Order: sequence, then C-alpha cells, then structure tokens
Amino acid sequence: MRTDQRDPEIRLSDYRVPDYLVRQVDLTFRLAPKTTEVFSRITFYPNPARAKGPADLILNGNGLEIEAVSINGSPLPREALSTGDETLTVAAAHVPQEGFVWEATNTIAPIDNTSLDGLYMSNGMYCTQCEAQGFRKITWFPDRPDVMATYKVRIEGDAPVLLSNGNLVGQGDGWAEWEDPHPKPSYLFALVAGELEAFEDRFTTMEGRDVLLQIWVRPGDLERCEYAMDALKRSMRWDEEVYGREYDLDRFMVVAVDDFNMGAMENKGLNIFNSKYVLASPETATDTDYANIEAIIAHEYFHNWTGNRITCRDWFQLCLKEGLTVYRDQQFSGDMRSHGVKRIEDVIRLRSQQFSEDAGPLAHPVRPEKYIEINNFYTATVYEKGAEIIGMLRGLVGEETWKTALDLYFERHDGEACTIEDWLKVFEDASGRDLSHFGKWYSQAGTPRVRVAEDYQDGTYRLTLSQETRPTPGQPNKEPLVIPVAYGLIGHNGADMESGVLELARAEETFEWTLPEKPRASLMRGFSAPVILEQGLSAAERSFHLAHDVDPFNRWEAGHAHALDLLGRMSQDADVEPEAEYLEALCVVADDPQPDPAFRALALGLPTVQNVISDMAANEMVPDPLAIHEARTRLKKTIAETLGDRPERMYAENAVAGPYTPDATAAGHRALRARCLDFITALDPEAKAAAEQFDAADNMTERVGALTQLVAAGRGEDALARFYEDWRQDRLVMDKWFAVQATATPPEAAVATVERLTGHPDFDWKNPNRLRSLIASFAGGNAAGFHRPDGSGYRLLMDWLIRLDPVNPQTTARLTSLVGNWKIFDGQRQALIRTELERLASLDGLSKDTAEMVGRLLAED
Ligand code: B3K
Ligand code: ZN
Repeated sequence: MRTDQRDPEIRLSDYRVPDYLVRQVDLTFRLAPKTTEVFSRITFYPNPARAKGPADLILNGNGLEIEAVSINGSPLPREALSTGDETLTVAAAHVPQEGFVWEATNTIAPIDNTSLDGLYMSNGMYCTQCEAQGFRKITWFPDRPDVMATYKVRIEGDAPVLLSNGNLVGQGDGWAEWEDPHPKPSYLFALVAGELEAFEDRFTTMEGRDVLLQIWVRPGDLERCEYAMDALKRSMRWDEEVYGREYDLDRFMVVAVDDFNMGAMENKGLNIFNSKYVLASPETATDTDYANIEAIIAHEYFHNWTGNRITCRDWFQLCLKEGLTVYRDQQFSGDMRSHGVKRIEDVIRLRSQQFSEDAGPLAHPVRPEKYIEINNFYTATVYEKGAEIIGMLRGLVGEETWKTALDLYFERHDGEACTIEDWLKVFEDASGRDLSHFGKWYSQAGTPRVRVAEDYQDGTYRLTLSQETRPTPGQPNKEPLVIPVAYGLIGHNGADMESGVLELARAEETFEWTLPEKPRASLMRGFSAPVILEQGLSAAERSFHLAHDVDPFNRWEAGHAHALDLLGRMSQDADVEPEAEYLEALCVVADDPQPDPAFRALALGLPTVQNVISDMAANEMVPDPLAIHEARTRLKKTIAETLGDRPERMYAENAVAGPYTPDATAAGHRALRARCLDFITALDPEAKAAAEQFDAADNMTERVGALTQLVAAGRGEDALARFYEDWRQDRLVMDKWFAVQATATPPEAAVATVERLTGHPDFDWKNPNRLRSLIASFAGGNAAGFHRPDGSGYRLLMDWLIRLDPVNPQTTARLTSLVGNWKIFDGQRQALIRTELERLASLDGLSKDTAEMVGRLLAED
C-alpha cells in the first residue's frame, strides 16, 4: 500500500511566492504518436517580491527525461541539477540572478498517455488537458498558476488541423503558429491536432470587434454543433450585458473530444470539451443534454474572465474561479430558462452531491488547507458550495454593492493570480462592511443545521433560530457562521404579512414582529443558504406550503421534505401510509394551471432512493436501500391511484406539437409528460404506455424516457435490442443504452446485468464516458441494486477501480467517492465496503490520486 509518506502533503500555509517569473514562453512541437519532440524557450526574470539573495530555479516535470537543457545558450552540467518529487532544481550558482533564457528539448509519447492528462491521443487526434498539473507532463516548467506568461507556439505535424491558444499568426503545409497575447498560467495551455472540421460563426462584441467562432469536431459531426454555437453566442452576449465583460481575442474555439476525464476545460481561446457537452441533435440528445450543453458552454466561456484573466494564486484558491463561474453559469441558465425551476434543480444537485460529501469522511472546506493530489479537490464542495457562498454574499451586500464590487474585482485584479482574501477585500471596500466572520464559510467544512422555535403571544411573534455544525475530519469544533435566512410570514389568507432576509450570525438569535395573527413561517426561501433547516413542520403545515407558498422553492421543498420523511418511515414500517393531506396537496399541484409544467414536474416528483438514504443518515437513522426502494414503489403507486385520471389527462394535454425544439417551454412539457408516464406505468405492469411512447417518439428525450420505464418494469428486452441496432455506431447514444440498464434494472437483477454488460464488445472501459455510463450510473444511480446485502455490487465497483487505476488514476480516484458515504450504512454493509476499500488500498503501485482518496475514506474519525 502506498503511504502518505511517499506522497508529500501540500499545505496552504506553506505558500511562498515564486523566485522567478516568466515573461515569454516559446514552444515548438514536432508531433508523432510515439515520439513527440518538445522544444521550449522560456524567458525568466527574478520576482521583485521574492526574498533577497540568490535563489535556486525550481521547475516541474512529471515522467520527463532530462535531455538537452541550457541557460543562456550554455548547456547545464549534471551537477547543477537535482531532482525531487516532480521537480528539477537548478542550483542558484548556475542561475543568472538578473534573468535568463532557459531552453530544453524533451520527447513524450502521447499515444502511451492513457491518463488523459498532459498531451494524449483520442481517436487519432492529439489533445491536451493541463489543469491542474498536466503541463509538467509536456515540458519542464514552473507549473503553478501564479506564474503567468505570454505564449508563442509552433506545431509541426501531419494532421490537417493544428490548433493552440490565442490568435493564428501563420500556417503552411504541415505547420501552424499561434500567439496568445494574454499572460496565462500553464494550466490554460492547449494544443489540438487532427482531422477535424469546423462549424463556424461570427460574433460582434459590444465594442464592435469581429470574432471568429469555431467548433471543431470529427468529420460527420458538423450537423450536431448548432445548439452549442447558439449557446456560445448567447453566453458571449450575456456576459457583456450582465457583467460588462467582452471577449478579447480574434477567435474563440471549442474542440469536441471523445476521451476526456471531465466535462470541459477553459483553455484560453481553445476550450476543449467532452463531446457529450457539445454535440446534440433531437434524435441523439435529451433535454437534459441540451441544458447541460448550454450550461457548460457558458461556464467555460465565462471562465475567460473569472479564471483566465483573473486566475488563482495557488490551487487552494480553486473556488475563487470555480465557485464564481458556477454562480455565473447558474444565473445565465436561470435567465435563459426559469429561475424557480433552475434553483430547485441546483439545490437537488447540491444536496445530493455536496451535502453528502460534507456528511462523510471526504468533507473539506470550500478552500481546503492541504492536499496530496489537487485533482481530488475538484469537488461539489469547491464548485457548488463555492457558488452558494457567492449567492449569499450577493444577498448580504445587496444589488448595488454587488455590481460595484464585481466591477472593482475586474478592474483591480485583471491579469493577476488572486486569493479569496483579494475577493473578499473587494466586497469589504465596496460595502464598508467587515466580512471576516462571513469569510469562515470558506474555511469551515460541514453543513450547518438551523433549528427553529416559534412563539406567539399578545400580538408578538418571536422566531428563535439556532445553528450548529457537526464535526468533520480535522475540524472537531465548529463556530457559528453568518447565515442569511430569507423569509416570509404568511397570514391565514395565504398572503405575506412580512418578508425579508434575517442574518443569523450567532449560535442562537431571536427575531420579533408585531402581528395580528400567528403566521406560518416560510423560511430559507429560494434556499438562501446551504444549510439543513429543522423546522419540525407537520404534514398539514407542509401540505399548506406545497399548495400555497408564493416562493416556488419552498413550495417544492415542502412536498419534497415531506416525501423524504415519509419514505424514511415507510422503509422502516410497512404499515405506514401516506397522509391524506399530502396526497390532496399533490392533487392541488397537479390541478394548478399557474406554475409552469417544469415546476409541476418537479413538485410531483419523488426523491430518489439516494436522496432518502442521505436524509435518513442526516437524521441518525440507518438506511436500508432495498426497503427504501420498495417504499418508493409503494408510494408512487398510492400517489398514482390518488391522482386518478390526471396523469393520463396531463400526459395528453402536454404533448408538444410540431418538430422537436430544445427550448425550456417544450422541455418542461416533456418533463411533465415523463412524470405522468411514471405514474401511469406504476399502475400498469405491462408498461403499455411506455411501449407506445417508445415506438412513437421522434426525439431522444421521449425515446430514452420510455426505455427507462420499460427496463424498470422488466419489459425492456425488445426495446433495448432495437435501440442497440439503431444506435450502435453512435458513442454518445450508446452511453445512454448502458446507463439506462445500469440505473433502471430492478435491484435483484442489477449486479448480474451490469456484470454481463461489462463483457459487451461495446464496453470500452478506457473511455471515461463509457465507464461512467455503466459503472458510475450503477453505483450512483441504482442504490438498491448497488447496496445488495451480499456485497456483490461493492465487489463489482472495486474490481473496475482496481483495473482502471494504472490506466487512468484521475478518473479512478474520482469514482471512489461513489462509496464516500459508506459509514452511514449498517455494520454488515460497512464491513463489506471496508474490505473492498482495503483491497484497493493494498494494490501494488496504487496511484497517488487513488491512495489519497482511499486514505481519507478509511481514516479513523
Ligand atoms: N477547470 C476545469 C476542470 C479541471 C479539472 C482538472 N482535474 C473545468 C471547469 O471547471 O470548467
Ligand atoms: Zn470551471
């Protein structure tokens, strides 16, 4: 087993400014799959901010040979150099302290790079991924984000298309030269070469500059680029209108690649995307795919200002760019679609990914204080909770100050590598407010719980709010945080008597109002802070909010919270039946023509088994995934019976006429129809309506929705075979074919099905999308199947992680979080998971990525 001793721990408190900065980087690549030659010429100068006296030059390299290296044209003698963990140090005596030119030649083998980090090949195409530390796999460099430089890149190779960051400055037969005038850190470097075609468009910026837009794809995929291009143009306009941010190069390029560890990457001027988040057509992509493409295209584009022009000083500050950029993409999607629905979707995601992270051994602050492998910290906490902090900050300082602060941030820090302190200082300067207490959101891990007590006497209503955060690894004692509580106090006629935002800053505070009647308190409206609210509402009170609250989030929340609580109880006791008030309130939602269909689809939906598992654990109950699955099936049936003919009626009423369009309105109708189909199928073991929809569907949303129902009903065989015949040539669609079977197969058959599919000729496990579509969809999306009491699900997951680790450590490490919540289960399941984790931990040559994750998962509390 690898130990932490072998893998150094990096600490925020050890940060030191670099001794040397870089003015200019000139790179030449001679591309060949086995031996790509890299020539680098780097102009260094001493950092004026460094300590006095001569300093060693420290460069990073990972898996690189020391071939020819020289300073100012003189080759360096061996004794001048020493190597460490991913470092090459040139002793100060050999480094001209006033500045110098470093030159090096090295060779790399992209074809052998299966980690998909650094320069690698995907389907014969060269591409790069450098965030966080992939550039050091390409050439020797001070690979840290506070070293920003301008780049000139020459690419030589057979491929017809040769791309890098910035503007194209020259090209000829077998070569191209690119120049990026904007100083950037090495993690934003990108190179792409291959047989590609461009879907092109143009954009005129607010200052009237003409920008060439290109989406580069493999031949044959051109007709699937239209939506991504449209989303890009809308993102560019939105960033101008809402944040005053204009694009700054002559061209903006997006490249779609099939083999990619995550969603996409914001390289300057040359974004590289997982093809799943670029390519779409009505026949191949679902409404969710379209919404994801819109959000991710926007996210990566928005990074141009929040990430690229203003970057992070060090990787501990990752949330500076990610939290803010997620916040911006969420706002954008809300503006493009519906704010209420978007907020509910974002909270569902936050709770299922971030709250569960916060509740287990992987909990860490939004700004972590130590890491072994930074790639393990691209988490829901850094991203999603990071975005929540920004939303709270905006709410606290108010609209005017928010605008002033953002303008100040862009003006003050453009071209710099910054910290969270710089970010908060901008808000302090703009608001005149001390934000040191608020800043604890960045350093304290864990989800605060807010408890509510009420009292109404002699016309005075008192609301007492108290907060508490449970210990997390390394943080046994928690302090109170500043929690904005958006509220409405609702009178008997359903109207707000009071509304606003309370600031809970101490462990307990009481707020008072003079009111003619005891109100119903609607708290944490819009989910105003990432906390667990413990209000202790009765079924009748929740049903009131579900039917009447003016806040769409709290309206949805009331039903959702009740369903969570009910399913937990039903899973423990087969005699528990849903309350009549709850069922009636669902009928009110179904009959209410007011909210849009997308909202009604959400409000009529049930929490997933995984949601119930996490909720029970948060309330000190031991969840039984299979019992929850059965309770959920039973509840769905009861709701379907109560709704009577409504599902069929709404299913028919919400049919969208005409050809498929991916807009939010049409998608909302389809979402509501999918909800209705779920209820209809719950009462029909033959799943006839699903089979009809499968036959009739002219778009992937409805086809895959029907297929899911058929598979869940155990009637998927024919449809799966037809689907396979129709789409076997299409990688992205085949991912869905695998994912549907992994998630929807009934629990008793799930392990066997997934095991069988791992032997399918199309199960190309080295492709992260395909691996995730089967293994992660199963472990993360089929809780009752995965958590079989015999441990076969755990064994299956671990077999694949063991196989994948030597090939792709980053994706392996990430997938270990599928058992991130293992300590919430019963003793038997815990013992089975522990055995599997230990099996992984004891693997010879385990990657440092996975070793760190497994070490955290197995650490004693
Ligand atoms: N910044 C990249 C993520 C890089 C992940 C490195 N392991 C994508 C994004 O957040 O936009
Ligand atoms: Zn990002």
